[in-house]
Amino acid sequence: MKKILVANRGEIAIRVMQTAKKMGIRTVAVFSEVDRNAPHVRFADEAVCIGEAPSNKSYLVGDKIIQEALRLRVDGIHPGYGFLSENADFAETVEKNGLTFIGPKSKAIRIMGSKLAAKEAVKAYDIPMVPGVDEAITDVNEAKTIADKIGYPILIKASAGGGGKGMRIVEKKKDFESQMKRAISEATSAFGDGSVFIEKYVTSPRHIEIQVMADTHGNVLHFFERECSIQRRHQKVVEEAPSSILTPELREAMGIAATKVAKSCDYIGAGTVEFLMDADLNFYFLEMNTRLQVEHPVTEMISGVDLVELQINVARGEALPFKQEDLSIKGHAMELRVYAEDPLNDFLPSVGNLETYQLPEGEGVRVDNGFEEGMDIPIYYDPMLSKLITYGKTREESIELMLKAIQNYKVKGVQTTLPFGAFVMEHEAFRSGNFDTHFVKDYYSPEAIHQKHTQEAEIAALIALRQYLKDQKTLQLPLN
Ligand code: MV4
Repeated sequence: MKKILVANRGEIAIRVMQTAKKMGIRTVAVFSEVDRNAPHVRFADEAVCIGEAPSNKSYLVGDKIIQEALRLRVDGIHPGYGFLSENADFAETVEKNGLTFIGPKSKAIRIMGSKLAAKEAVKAYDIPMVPGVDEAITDVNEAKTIADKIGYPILIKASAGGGGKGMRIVEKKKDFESQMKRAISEATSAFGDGSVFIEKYVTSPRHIEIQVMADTHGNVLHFFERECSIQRRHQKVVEEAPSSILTPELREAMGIAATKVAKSCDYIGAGTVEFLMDADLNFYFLEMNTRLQVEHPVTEMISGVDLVELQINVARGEALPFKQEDLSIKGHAMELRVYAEDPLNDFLPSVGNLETYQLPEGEGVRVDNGFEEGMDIPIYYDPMLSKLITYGKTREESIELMLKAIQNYKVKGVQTTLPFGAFVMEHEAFRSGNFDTHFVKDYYSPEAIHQKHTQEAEIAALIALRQYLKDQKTLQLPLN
């Protein structure tokens, strides 16, 4: 593989190209009209415009991207995350054109893209699953009978859903029928597939996921877990590795379960197996994401591997260069997603010009960034500016490093989630490790940040006053 095209933008396009460059591979960036001067375009060896600003006219137009890849004689296409990364038809068309898709085969993407197909695939592998059904249910009365057996609360999920889309909680039997009808009609209009199924609703779970990597020689490894429970409306905000609640035994059991999930669909490349964990530390397979994930850096920090390098090597047919026993966790990594959103105003996108934009740096600080000072933030795409990652010997150290890095991250012109990150890092529930997926909903309100600002202003005023009084005394001395 001598030349790869990165079918993405922003920080992940740069992240992928960094590793390609390190490996001596030439890089091609694609860009929309509004991204002409974006950092990812300048970072690449070559760049090509693929259309107008809206994603469906550029970054989502697979055929156009493949056409440019062929014209520029690239060997492989890396999809990053989002956009075309989990589009099975795209992966298939890339391969049909004699190019390498740096990711799994379309078959694995298709299976894991359907929650029910995924359940079917893992059936023979003895993976712990939430009590529920593994087939689409259409008959309301039959569904109600099953729900009674499982016990309330029940969660109705759309097979084609994911990331929380198409889910409905049913607390009581009397609401079941109406909720099921709603779920079906929502799934039909959102995904063109009205298949739904039901599960026991795990009320206060943690979201823990396992990074896996499989090669074409039958080797599947796991790279431990990421704790992703700090999320807001299914959008992750803080991720860390390792999780503060896993024991070595649980970690191994989850790692083995995750590699089995990968085997169940003949997985190749980097993937993530999501689990729910209840308060009694029981874990349940939820779904598999068939891409490199946003939060992959925390895994890289604690395991010392470059996941993109492994992806590329696996895509060109190489065997994974180590065994499971060779892998171990060293230190603790924390990641904050820095979004151009206003945490004081319901996290509304805060687009505008980055009048000031200075990144923190130093030992134990990594910033995977896609922006620079003076740039306008386009309204067309996800408003994530960067990922701020810290790495220390212990969890406490990574938290302290994060708080310092947040202070040293200077942004003017737009509001960001940096103050929200500081709120999380300072919160007692987060620091003690005693939290679940409801953390943000349970503890966060804009007042928490307002209060902190007010307190800081008060302290600043007191310091100023003390200095003033001291100065007055000194000035008066010669007179007395
Ligand atoms: C669940 C659940 C509780 N019980 N399934 C949300 C996204 C999708 N991946 C599955 N999700 C959930 N499935 C059962 N049976 C709770 C969630 C859930 C969740 C999961 C992970 C991270 C954040 C979440 C936030 C709300 C709900």
